[in-house]
Amino acid sequence: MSNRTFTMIKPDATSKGYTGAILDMMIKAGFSIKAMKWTRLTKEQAGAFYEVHKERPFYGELVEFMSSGPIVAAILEKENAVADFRTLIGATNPANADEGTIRKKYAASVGENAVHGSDSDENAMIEGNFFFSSLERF
Ligand code: 3AN
Repeated sequence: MSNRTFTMIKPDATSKGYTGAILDMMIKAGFSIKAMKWTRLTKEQAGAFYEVHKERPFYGELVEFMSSGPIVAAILEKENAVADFRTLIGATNPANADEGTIRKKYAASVGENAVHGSDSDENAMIEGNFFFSSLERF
């Protein structure tokens, strides 16, 4: 079990001004920031990041959305990081997300759902490496 996960605050949430409140929820839940950047994905980069979903019907929409505005990408650390962070963000569809979760508070829909959280230790490593060099994590 690794103690790191990877997150993005997605374009819907950054454009609505939720970045600070969402980061605050992460920090208050015990996650510490090991790397962070404010950036914007090109369509090609968004397509590559979500390559695993290529065959899913929503892939095109997802790539459009994720390249539509700025995001915050970050590597977070906490004991049991991947599972605890998935609990903190809540279900993919905010309609099914528990009270007190980030998606319940800030997500608009299943497509525009405010935050990403890695679903495994292996993907946390791959996704963190997609955004950050070894000189950018502390
Ligand atoms: P999660 O982000 O909770 O791990 P995944 O891995 O099933 O969910 O989906 C990846 C991303 O694809 C979601 N965060 C969401 O933005 C988008 N997505 C998932 N399901 C749908 C859907 N039915 N329609 C549109 N977008 C979707």
